[in-house]
Amino acid sequence: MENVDVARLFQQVADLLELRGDNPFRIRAYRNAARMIEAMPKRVAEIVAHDGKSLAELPGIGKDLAGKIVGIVHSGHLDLLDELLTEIPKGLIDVMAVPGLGPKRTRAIHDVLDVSTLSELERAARTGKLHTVKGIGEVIEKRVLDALSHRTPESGRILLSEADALVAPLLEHLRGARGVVRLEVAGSVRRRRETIGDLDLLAATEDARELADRFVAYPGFAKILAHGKTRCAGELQRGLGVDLRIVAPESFGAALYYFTGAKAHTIPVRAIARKRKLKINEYGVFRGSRRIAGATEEDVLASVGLPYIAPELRENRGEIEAARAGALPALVELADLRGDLQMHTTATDGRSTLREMVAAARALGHAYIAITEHTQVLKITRGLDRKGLLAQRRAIARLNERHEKPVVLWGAEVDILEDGTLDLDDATLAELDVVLASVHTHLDMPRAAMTDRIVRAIRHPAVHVLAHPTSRLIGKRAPTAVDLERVIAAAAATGALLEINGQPDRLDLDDVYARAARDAGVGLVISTDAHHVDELRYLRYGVDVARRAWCEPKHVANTLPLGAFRARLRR
Ligand code: DGT
Ligand code: CA
Ligand code: CA
Ligand code: ZN
Repeated sequence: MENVDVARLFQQVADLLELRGDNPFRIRAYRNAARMIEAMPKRVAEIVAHDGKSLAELPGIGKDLAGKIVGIVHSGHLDLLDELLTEIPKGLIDVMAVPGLGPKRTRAIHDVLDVSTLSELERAARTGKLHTVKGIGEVIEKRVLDALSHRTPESGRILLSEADALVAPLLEHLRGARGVVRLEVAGSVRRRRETIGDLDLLAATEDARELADRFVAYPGFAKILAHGKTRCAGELQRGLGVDLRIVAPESFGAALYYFTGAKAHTIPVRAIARKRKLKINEYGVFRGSRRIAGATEEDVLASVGLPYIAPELRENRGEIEAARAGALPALVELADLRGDLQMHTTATDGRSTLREMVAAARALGHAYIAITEHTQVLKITRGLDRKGLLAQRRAIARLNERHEKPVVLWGAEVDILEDGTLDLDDATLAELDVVLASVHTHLDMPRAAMTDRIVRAIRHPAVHVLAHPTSRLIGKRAPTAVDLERVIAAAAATGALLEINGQPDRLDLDDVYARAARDAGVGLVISTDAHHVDELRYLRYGVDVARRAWCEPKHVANTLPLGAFRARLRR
């Protein structure tokens, strides 16, 4: 731990405190301390090693900051920072990181334009609203637009939801070309992987030239890399590659199958074909030079004696064997879900009211929803205590008196404290309709301690669901060290349910562990964790994970009608 590292942690804390509008004196204390430590000739690590107490005598460092410095030197990080990072909406933190913004401007943009995600920021900048905010101006608006258009995650992969958002207008554009017979997205998007490396489009058309010309004319491309009658390629402004293959209609199924992949799946299937003296490639299935199949994927698979295999299963995780044995799962679909089990409202850190959430859930056809606010320990979310929860219970009861769908369940997302106890008294816990438990603080605990903490929580008789079991944020925060095998065993023993959180950057459990839970007989629920009515559609991303985890409706508790669901909660 060098002084600059300690200083950087303090600066980050100051930024986040400023973002949430904390006490200016407290913010200044962190900034001053950061500056002082950075400029200090002596290493704070050394002072801590020799005589930690003398830290508090340094100018601008009181007892409190001295204690934090000792903690940083010993553990390498700062709990307060971790807590702020979990508590403050991640969208806002992303916005704050955009060059030219920073905490003060981000707060102003949030307060004036209600911007709290990068896409909302982008919209505000594109529509020229951003520069109307006091302290922004046109120069900064332009810088923000430039910065956003070059955004590429470090990994070079983007979230599935971002890929969906980018591909939809492109498909719309391509459908405008004359003669298009089929147009599909293949590759990892079609398999619904959680992150996407590039987009693979496939078309069959009567006029390849027209389609190719239309492709390269798409205004979203920053670069065109190929422009031919069978293959075109371009790069979207965020640096995301797009491949378009154009094939004849009689090859469309074979090409779709080939370019959907995964390679690990198609290679063994082609080996099966070879044993039958057949050859499968992207143009069709051939016996010698004679094409025997290729127009549809069903024909291609049938030619090697296999039934249709859903794209989400094509990862070589046992699906070929299951297909041969006639034992493929009948995968859960979005339409099978009858309810959404996690959402937040303006009573805490949500951005839509209870009424708005209920109306939006009604429009989606949900039979039931659970309102699950955070509890008091999460201060920045304005988490509720017993009193706040009881007030919400009354508001929910008034809505339910109208006997309209959806039935609203009174829930809470209770924080699992460091020792595995819950951030709410047992009496309130026992009264709630739905109790989710989840970890938001002290995310860096070692494996055994973190696992004990979570297992203790799900053994609590009032806990129905373990929400976002690893607390990961894809591309931003690693999963906690929790041993999910042990958690799954504990859930199997107690009847607790595990959540598949549908927030596109959570997807937690992921496909691999959701499958392990399913195989262990543990019930799953799919929830959106929506903080705004627009996020209720994230159920789809949870369903994608469940399908990749081989789940059928019977594996997902919120496919049950309300009565059966409530009985399932009571174990
Ligand atoms: P990504 O883009 O990294 O998210 O993942 P994919 O699966 O979309 O991979 P990508 O874009 O490299 O290729 C799209 C599909 O094309 C892939 O899933 C299978 C097929 N493919 C690509 N290269 C090969 C290859 O060398 N052999 C075979 N059999 N298939 C390939
Ligand atoms: Ca791809
Ligand atoms: Ca590709
Ligand atoms: Zn949460």
